[in-house]
Amino acid sequence: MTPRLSEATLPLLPDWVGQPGPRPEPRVVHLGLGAFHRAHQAPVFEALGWGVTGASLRSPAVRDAMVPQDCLYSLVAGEEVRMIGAVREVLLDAPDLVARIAAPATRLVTLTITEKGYRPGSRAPAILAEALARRADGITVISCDNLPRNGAVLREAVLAAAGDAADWIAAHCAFPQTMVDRIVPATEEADIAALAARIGLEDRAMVKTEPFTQWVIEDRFAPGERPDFAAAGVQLAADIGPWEEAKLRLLNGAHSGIAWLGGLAGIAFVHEVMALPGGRSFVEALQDEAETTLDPPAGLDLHGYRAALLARFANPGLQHRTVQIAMDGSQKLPQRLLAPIAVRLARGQGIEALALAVAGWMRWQSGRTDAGTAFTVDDPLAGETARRLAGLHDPEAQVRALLGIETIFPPPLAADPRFVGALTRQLRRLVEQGARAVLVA
Ligand code: CS2
Repeated sequence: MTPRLSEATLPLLPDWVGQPGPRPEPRVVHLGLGAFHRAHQAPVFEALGWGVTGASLRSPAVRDAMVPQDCLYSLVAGEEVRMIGAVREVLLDAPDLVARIAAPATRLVTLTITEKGYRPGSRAPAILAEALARRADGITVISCDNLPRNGAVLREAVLAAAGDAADWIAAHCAFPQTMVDRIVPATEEADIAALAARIGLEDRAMVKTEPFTQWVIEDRFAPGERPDFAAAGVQLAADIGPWEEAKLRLLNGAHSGIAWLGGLAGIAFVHEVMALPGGRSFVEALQDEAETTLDPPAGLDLHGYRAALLARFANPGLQHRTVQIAMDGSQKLPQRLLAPIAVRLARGQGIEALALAVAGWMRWQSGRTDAGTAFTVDDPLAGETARRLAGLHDPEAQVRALLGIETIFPPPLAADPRFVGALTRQLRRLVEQGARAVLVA
């Protein structure tokens, strides 16, 4: 039997595998210890010598994967494999998490709780409010989710949950905005088996990712000790907005379009969509439309950025599943696709490629691929979209039914006949021809 990765088995690793650094004491508390944190922020904290306490309140799966291996795991990026030792413990209970955030040794809190983690009444902001209120000094809290104004959104949610402590938190804690970027496909059993064959150890907490990684943080921290982020390649900037918009619209917007159209066509992986002529030209057309809505930050060459994105999407080594990206579409549409659509309509510009992506989301709500295979729509609003679509067969009626969801579609946009017209055209095309015909064309 293959031995399990742990402190004790590290000496068994082949020489070409990177060993972890000295195991640092936790100074960061991270909420949402999923693959994205393990592949993106944790390697930065490893480089900086800042240990991480990770919290996973929704399921014990991460704890069960990590704790038996002393919280060590492999970061598999392209051909390179290295061990990360920054994560020191995994918490499952809210009271433990509150106590850890409140502890004086904690100097930083980071979060990856996905877009839906910021919906009104969500748990993470309430936990943060309770914990920050117990602190003797202020602290910095960094939202690392793909939301516009993520820091400000989190701050507002925490203050709303904080009651009497809101003024103190507002005055002493900082919630900088960030842009995070690294493509991290979900780990599958086959990845664990393939890694075991390469390194001779079983690692149930491994993450696979691409060589590329980027983290831009707004330079606004609470007083006191902070990590030397710049030393680990993190960019600090005065204004994150333009970075975030460029990433959300060119990367994530294209990703979502690839996911829904590819998923409907029965195509498993992002790189397979990119290998189809129509798939690639759809992505390019969508980016052409999105690009004109941006105000690129100084230092971002959009031409090079877009070329790099196409190459990243086309990477066959990543095996990034379209269904993974397709999930939670109701939480992703506004910032990724509706925002650039609104800008273009206001300028009288066309929106066909962006509308095709939104129509892909609409078609996805039917829970059936082109071939009629049923799947579960994984989305907090899946019940609502199913109710609204029940009994409707005509694309125009379906478009109107879904446009009535005001938490997704701002009413002025939903009422714009150019928007309704483009969506209806594109949804009809998907219904009549199938997504595969669009991607192959
Ligand atoms: C993807 C992102 O699943 C999704 O919605 O678009 O997770 C994407 O891979 C990352 O934002 C890349 O940085």
